Amino acid sequence: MSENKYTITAALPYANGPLHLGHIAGVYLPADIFVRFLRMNKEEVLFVCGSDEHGAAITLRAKKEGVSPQEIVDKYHAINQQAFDDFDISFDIYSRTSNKTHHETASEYFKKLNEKGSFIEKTTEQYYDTEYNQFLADRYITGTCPNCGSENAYGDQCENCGSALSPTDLKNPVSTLSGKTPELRETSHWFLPMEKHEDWLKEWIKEGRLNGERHHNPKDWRNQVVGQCMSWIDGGLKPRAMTRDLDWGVPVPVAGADGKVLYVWLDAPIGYISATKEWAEKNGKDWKDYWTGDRKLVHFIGKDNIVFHAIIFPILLKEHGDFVLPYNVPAYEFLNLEGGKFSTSRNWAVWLHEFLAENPDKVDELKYVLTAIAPESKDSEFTWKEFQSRINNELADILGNFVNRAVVLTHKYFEGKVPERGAVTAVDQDVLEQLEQAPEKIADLIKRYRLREAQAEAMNLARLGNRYLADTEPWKLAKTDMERVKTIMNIALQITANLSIVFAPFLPKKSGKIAEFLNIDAHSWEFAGKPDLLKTDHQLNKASILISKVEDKYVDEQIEQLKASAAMNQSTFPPQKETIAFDDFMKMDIRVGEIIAAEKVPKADKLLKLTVNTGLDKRTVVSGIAEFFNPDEIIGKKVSVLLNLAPRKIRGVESQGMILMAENEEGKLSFVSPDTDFDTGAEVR
Ligand code: B3M
Ligand code: ZN
Repeated sequence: MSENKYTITAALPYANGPLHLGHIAGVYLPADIFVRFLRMNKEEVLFVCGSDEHGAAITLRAKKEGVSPQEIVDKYHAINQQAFDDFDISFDIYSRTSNKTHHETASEYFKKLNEKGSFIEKTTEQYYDTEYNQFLADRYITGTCPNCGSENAYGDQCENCGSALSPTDLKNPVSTLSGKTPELRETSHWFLPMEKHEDWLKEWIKEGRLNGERHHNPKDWRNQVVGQCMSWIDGGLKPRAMTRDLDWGVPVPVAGADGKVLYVWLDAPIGYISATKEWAEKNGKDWKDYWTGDRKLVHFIGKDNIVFHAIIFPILLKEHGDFVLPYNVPAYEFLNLEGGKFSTSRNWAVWLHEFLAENPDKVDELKYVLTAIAPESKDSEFTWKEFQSRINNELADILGNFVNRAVVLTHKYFEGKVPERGAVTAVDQDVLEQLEQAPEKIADLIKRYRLREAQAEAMNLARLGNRYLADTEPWKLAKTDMERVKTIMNIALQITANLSIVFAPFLPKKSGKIAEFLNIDAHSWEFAGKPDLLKTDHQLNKASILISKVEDKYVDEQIEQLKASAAMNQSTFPPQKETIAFDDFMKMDIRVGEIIAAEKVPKADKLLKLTVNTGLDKRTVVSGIAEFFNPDEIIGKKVSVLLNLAPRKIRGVESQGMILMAENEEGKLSFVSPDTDFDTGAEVR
């Protein structure tokens, strides 16, 4: 029976875009390595994740693409679920928070806490966008962070310093919808009085004690996690709204709360619980076993999620009363890319699904590189050059080369049968001792979430094997002392068998290949370090290439492609519209016109009322150009006018046509005018 029982969660990625390598290196890959290691040690583990499908990130993307939030989440939930699957991330379940089970779970959770008085209902002033008629929270509002001065802080969080914020904390707030300064309006919400929880939180985080008893060893937590939490607690926690004025999310299950939904950072972590429920139902288990009792709950996250997983969700878990609190919250720093930050909006990213489509056979190679450069204690950098050098100089030249020599030489001298080990020399003994010690070193590092160093220790075992063959040169001894060659090759093969075990959490596919070459089943961790995993005369299979090298050409192409897609994406111009027939275009009657009068439209700061000589007549056209042009500066301007547009009333003025304008990346407008003095009435086609 396993000693420990774990529930491991990985932060639910927002289903508003694809996954890039930064997401993978800093959350999902380390979580998967840790889970695979626990499973190899026969610990009882549940590994849950899923798509985070509510919140402003989703609805803003939907607005931008002119589709519904459900269409956005359906698209990216599928892309990301497939990418995780193709990248061999071994979740027990990958769920989603827009599903029924989650809505029910989150709704019941809120109701329970509300009924026990965990929240305080308050009416406060919140920012409101009068143009979009919407309250602004979270990513609907940005401004200057009061703590670090970053100018891109969101209404609920500053990603630069990690601070939890409220919209009214922001300096110079701007609506991300209209780009304007919002006004304050009253609205009521349910607040979590976080300040009431400071004392027990301090004891729990700083001393690892809960209700006076030992909960975890605070030394097992990353310094930056404890440090960040303590600085927030010492700075004084503030009440935080747990509901929002939005129409996309889990509706607030209280009468009279129409138009309000649960705050996404209340609902999303509960997604770990609802995913557990779904999994348990499919597997005939009691989901409560995975969230109560002596269960060890571990949240793998990025550093911008610390406050939500180490302060807010623990408060909600403790308030609920039935559930365990996190045993650890290994938060990762950020991975950067080729000298810049990963950025979805600037398309400065290597998308996981695109890499896998192009390199389906390089899953473990990418895993190896991302773990080798993982941002465990500080931000780190992915470069294609390092991608190539780690794969070529370490994976291929050390691990691949050693495994290949051990198997090929055994086929060459002993028909592929494991030779008997004879008398060992001092060198042999030293190698066998290092072999015996390696797994414990690796295991200890993994248990402390130091996976970079753990993988490096596994690679050191391959180095040991490589050096052992290079030093003993069995290919020379074969002419004179075959008994010695037998002992050397036996030891080399024992090292190879151990490599298939210690690399299993990191490179599951490659360790499986090594086991296949050796014609053995995958071993659990308890066998690691043993010098006799392969019995004398055991028949090996033939070896094939374990790691293929990365060519310079591939690296150059990737760097070019990255720069090109970023440059292309620099322009934020909308993509080309759907194709139309020539006849469709010919229906439009566009002429050269002249503006002969212009005035502002009362109470409409964007509009000008123009009188235009079209060459056929003089007509009124209302145009949204007031922010860019003064009426008197455009009199006499030759312009392009769409004449046969159905008339429409705009702010009480009948407009008979449209002035064609060009809009650049900053949203500035320019007339589309003939470049020589054309007469009015001239046709544009
Ligand atoms: N969706 C990830 C992010 O902040 C967020 C994690 C939720 S885990 C409950 O990008
Ligand atoms: Zn900040």
